[in-house]
Amino acid sequence: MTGTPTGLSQAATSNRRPIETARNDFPILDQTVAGKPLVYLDNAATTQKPRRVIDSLRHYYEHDNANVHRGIHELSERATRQYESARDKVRDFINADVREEIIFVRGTTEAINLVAQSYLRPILAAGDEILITEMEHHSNIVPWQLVAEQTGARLRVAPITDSGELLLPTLAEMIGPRTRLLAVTQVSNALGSINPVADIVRLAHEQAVPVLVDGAQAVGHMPVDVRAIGCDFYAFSGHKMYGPTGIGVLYGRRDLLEKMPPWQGGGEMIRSVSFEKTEYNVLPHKFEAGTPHIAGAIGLGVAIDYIEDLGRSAIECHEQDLLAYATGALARVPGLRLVGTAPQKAAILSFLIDGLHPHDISTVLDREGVAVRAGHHCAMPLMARLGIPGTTRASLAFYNKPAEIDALVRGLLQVVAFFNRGRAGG
Ligand code: C6P
Repeated sequence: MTGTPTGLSQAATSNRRPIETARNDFPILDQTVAGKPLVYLDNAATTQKPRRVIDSLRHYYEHDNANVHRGIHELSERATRQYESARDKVRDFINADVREEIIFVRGTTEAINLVAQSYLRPILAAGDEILITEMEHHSNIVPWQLVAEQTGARLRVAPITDSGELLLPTLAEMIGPRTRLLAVTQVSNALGSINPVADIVRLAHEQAVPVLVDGAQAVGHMPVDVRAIGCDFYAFSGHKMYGPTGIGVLYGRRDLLEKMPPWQGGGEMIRSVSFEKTEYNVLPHKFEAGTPHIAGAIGLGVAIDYIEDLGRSAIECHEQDLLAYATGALARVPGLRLVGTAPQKAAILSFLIDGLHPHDISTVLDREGVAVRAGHHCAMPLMARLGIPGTTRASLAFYNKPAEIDALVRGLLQVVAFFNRGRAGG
């Protein structure tokens, strides 16, 4: 059953740092689980961290730890310099216009809630519409439902095909005079479908509707340029792009952010406070109340350096090769059906196996050292649309190897054999 993908794309092989050796940068991958080498295929849930990122956190706490923007002492200045330099790295990384457009938040979820409450809530009236799609993660559904409940607005949902592609003409028809925002994921966490977000933004902007793009599953796996996409807001999490947990980014167009009221009140987001009146700080600090996750932001900056050293196009090409290999390999498992077969796909493979429950599959795989996710993947409405309770999901990163896909397939063949034996035995 084994074999390696042949003809790895040029971009994947001609890079300064060969991607194949980058796996050694991830200490956690070098361990056994249940006596077998760990095969980590749950990268859509969170990616692992390279040594450089781990070392940067340790270095920060051992040498530079202090609060930012406050103390006039050496450590505070160092911490502030590194924190703000991470913001510049994020700006470059997604090609935002200015650093003021980069707001540090806890992650994608917090970024979307911020937009829902600070941008949308003040402008929503009863009967207004928020447009999303059937393939959204709960983080790109529930914040809009909350603000709809608070204002009497309505959530509308653009349909997808059975293979997991957005129906663009229908989406275009659903953008109307009452639409106040369109929120769409760039890559589906449950299906892997890649949405043509630049085209979607163009359609929405033709009707003066702003767009938020959920970039959680995109930003660590492909080049992302918010100005080329043209979106008004872009949200992502550090932990899904080889950075720490608890840190993420909201990108927002400066003119919109300037008009938005603060979301949370506290230190850092003010210029002056009296009991009568508070003046708010300038961007981006207006949206960063309280002591931020300083180490997290610094670690995110280092994750960006790490990704840039490998090259995002090279990462994308390599993961596409792995996806092609895995798609072919999974076809050898009897009764397996892929869920999500859009032509433009990221390296996420959701599947069902006849007669087997996803949780049983993942439990047996875990005993083989193979880590996958099972269930609804925080996309219950998508599962309902597809008429299934959930799937088993293998999600890949550039450090995965074809041999690990082989281990997954071997594990699945064992699962099938095990349950068939059970059935035959009555
Ligand atoms: N998806 C998964 O296993 P946070 O938790 O804020 O970092 O990210 C939320 C989120 C938002 N949008 C998309 C498309 C996502 O995939 C996620 C997180 C993980 O698929 C955990 S549920």
